Amino acid sequence: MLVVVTGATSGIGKSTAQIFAKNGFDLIITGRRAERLAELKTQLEKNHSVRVTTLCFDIRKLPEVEAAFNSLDQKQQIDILVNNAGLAAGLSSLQDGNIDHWERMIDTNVKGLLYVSKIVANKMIGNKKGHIINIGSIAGKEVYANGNVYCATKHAVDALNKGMRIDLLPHNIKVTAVNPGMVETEFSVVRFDGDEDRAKKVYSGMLPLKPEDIAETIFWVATRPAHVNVNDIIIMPAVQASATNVIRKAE
Ligand code: NDP
Ligand code: 8X3
Repeated sequence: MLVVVTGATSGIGKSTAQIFAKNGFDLIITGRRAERLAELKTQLEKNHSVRVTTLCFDIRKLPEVEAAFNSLDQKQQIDILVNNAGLAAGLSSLQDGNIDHWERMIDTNVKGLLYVSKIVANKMIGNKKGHIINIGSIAGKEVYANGNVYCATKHAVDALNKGMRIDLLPHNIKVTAVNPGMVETEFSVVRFDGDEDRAKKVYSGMLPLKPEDIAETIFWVATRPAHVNVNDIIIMPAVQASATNVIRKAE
């Protein structure tokens, strides 16, 4: 079995690659940071009997995405695609929004996911089977103050998840969304342009999910029996009830 994980250089994607490798799945891991991809490939191939292929590309750039997938052995069958690469940039009201942030989020979370999905879905159609697992967010289920464009991109992922499931149904391709609440990864550091102190405050006084918690969920949905599809999961820390309802201890 061969699994593609986009955004495997960090956080949820890295943990997802690790759990699939631990269970004997071959992998194609993607991201922009070539050194991290090479390091993860070495680590996974050393510790598990799996083959790992790295594809280094910026998911926002269609020619790079196409060239990366064209470089693969075209006879290789892709069984599972985990559409994980994504980001939030900034946390501002719409009126104060940074247009570069908006474009980064829309180009990565929506257009990038579409570029990869079209290529891989067509390969899966040829193989008459497959499973696409989209990483959405609680931000795709509700909207919170200053989350405007990030929430819009994850609402788009929610809609695409449902649309793909319908379009790919005749081709024996399962489609699932896993929608996390707060997970401590590089997400908030990226959101706040590298401001680690501000990122830390997001999780102060509460126990967030770990990337492994989401990876285990992704692995579980990917390993249900052939006749079972999990359509949609929302998973949050026990101390979180919605995007903004979080119990925190005073520090
Ligand atoms: P991280 O920042 O730790 O990881 C993000 C991954 O996405 C990295 O591997 C990064 O790789 C990749 N990525 C980002 N931009 C691009 C790009 N332009 N081209 C290629 N790859 C890219 O964050 P998380 O692990 O937390 O995020 C993973 C997913 O989970 C995202 O879709 C996020 O929206 C979602 N999510 C996260 C939550 C959280 O609280 N952490 C909650 C809900 C959803 P590189 O930089 O090497 O390109
Ligand atoms: C990440 C979770 O609440 O920061 O998708 O939007 S949140």
